[in-house]
Amino acid sequence: MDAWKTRKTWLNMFSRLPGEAARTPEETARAELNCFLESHPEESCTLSVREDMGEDYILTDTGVTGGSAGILYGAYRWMACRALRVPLPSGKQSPACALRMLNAWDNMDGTIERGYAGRSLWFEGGRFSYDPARIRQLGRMLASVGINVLCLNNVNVREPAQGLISETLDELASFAALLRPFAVRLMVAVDFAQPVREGLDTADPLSPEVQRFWAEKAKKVWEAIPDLAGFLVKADSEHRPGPHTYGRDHADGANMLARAVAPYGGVILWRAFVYNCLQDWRDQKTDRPKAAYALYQPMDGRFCENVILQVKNGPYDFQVREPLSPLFYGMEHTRLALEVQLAQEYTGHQIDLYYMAPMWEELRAEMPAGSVAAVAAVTNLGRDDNWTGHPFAAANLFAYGRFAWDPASDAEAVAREWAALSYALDESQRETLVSLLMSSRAIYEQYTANLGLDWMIEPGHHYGPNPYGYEFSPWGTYNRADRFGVGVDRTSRGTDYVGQYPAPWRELYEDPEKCPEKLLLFFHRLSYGHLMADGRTLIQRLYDDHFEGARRAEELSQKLNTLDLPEPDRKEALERAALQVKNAREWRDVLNTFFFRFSGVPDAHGRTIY
Ligand code: GCV
Repeated sequence: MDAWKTRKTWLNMFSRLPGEAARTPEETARAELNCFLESHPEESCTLSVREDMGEDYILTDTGVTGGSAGILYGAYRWMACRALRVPLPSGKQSPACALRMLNAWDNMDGTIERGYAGRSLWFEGGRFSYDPARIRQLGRMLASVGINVLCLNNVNVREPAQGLISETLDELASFAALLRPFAVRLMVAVDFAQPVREGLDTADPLSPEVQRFWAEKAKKVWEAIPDLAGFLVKADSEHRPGPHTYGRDHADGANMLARAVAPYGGVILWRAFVYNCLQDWRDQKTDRPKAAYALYQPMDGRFCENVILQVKNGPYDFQVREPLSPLFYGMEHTRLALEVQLAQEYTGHQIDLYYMAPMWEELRAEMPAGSVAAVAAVTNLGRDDNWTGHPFAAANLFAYGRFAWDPASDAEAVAREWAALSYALDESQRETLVSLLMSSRAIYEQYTANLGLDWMIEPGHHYGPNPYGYEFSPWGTYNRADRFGVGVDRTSRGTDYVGQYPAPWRELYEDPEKCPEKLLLFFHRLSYGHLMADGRTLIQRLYDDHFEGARRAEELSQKLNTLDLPEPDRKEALERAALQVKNAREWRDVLNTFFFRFSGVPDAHGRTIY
């Protein structure tokens, strides 16, 4: 038996893997429910499908009514609530947005860009290679939290992934069929230069032959996979080809593709992660966080209906602490997708504990109403037996589904639900686990990026401290620390990044006295003697946070040790906690030493700085 089959996931309330028989979400719902009722003979539940309800559902004590996909979402929710003996949600349940996507950065050679849970679940050796039972289990994991689209290949589309919409299209179609019973549709990341790969001498979006190429391509692709969700495109970013190569702009490029896929109901997810990655570090005028807004805001209103601009949550790149991207305030006439990263590229590689839902609560508080039409998350899944490397990283996937469905979700309640579904702990131990999850982001932030000072990481792999790592690099990610102070001045006196925000944010960020402390060094360049709100100097605060963050990481590991988790989860979690403690100490000592050497100011408490 494959080891993954015996691993705990939040699907523990079901007693077996779904069979191959189910062809539709309704059949899957019936199969899952029958299985559940066998082990819960005291319960009864009938399913009623109402096609007009689509993804919506209504639950009662003895029944689920829902649309063609809603019936499945409703069945999973009903079973979870009954298994946990918690009240059913009342009234009609509807998702906040229609596209709730997972973006895999899987390469066809089996590696995963920024993957920390093993190799790809579906690619190996340049082709599809998977265990169908495991893909069904993946489908039910996604459906159980309402995720309805999976983009299965890396946005950096490299050979032979271009073949997915060409010579290996039939294999893509077979893979799509495996997920269909779980109401999960596929999406493909495509290469803007695909026409050149297939013999044309240009990929210029205004060329009629290029337009014809994509129209014919879309026809073939949707003939093979009629419910394909669409194409995801990374263009003119980090050396990928795009419309700029041909002197065209991004509305030209995205709209050309949008027209090709429109007849089939397809969408174009066009990523807004575009900036100059060949910046001269001596250049203090160019400020990377300004790049996306500067490029896209003037195009607001020019994109076709079926284009969705996919915007990372912050203006940089999934850092521990960033303000909300200003594009969410400035694109009233463009549909936007919010992109977050479950893969812990900058947040501890699924070694350090980092539960993300508190961050999504913060995003919600800043997000203007109605600005998000879709959500996407870079997945944290891989072929590891436990799916996510750190067994608790599964909580991020679970919580993402919950927040995608209902952005008003409560991070702590979701953590509690995940913990209760995943582990049979007594209440006090469960609460310990919940508190570990809930404090994890703040702890990680404290030892790695306090006060909004991101990017002090090892270049390339992005784990562990290196304050000089990106300082003289072309990536536009500088801390500009010297003997006088630290940070980039992004106020109107500096790069005027704050100018991209409307009131009240602009005024808030402009003034160091009003700027949220967590973002202070994101927006301001300050001297080491700057007095913080609590009377401590900036330098003392930097020291204190690094000492405190490392201490709390140790405490976290000790508390984790008290949990009666099943094996091998306990062993895996403890091994990772030990590595986290080591990592946190390294951050403490490297950053404190770095700042001490510049400032010459000793720690007020006489602790060891090297
Ligand atoms: C897929 C960051 C990552 C890259 C990633 C890129 C993106 O820069 O380090 O690995 O590429 O974001 O989101 O496109």
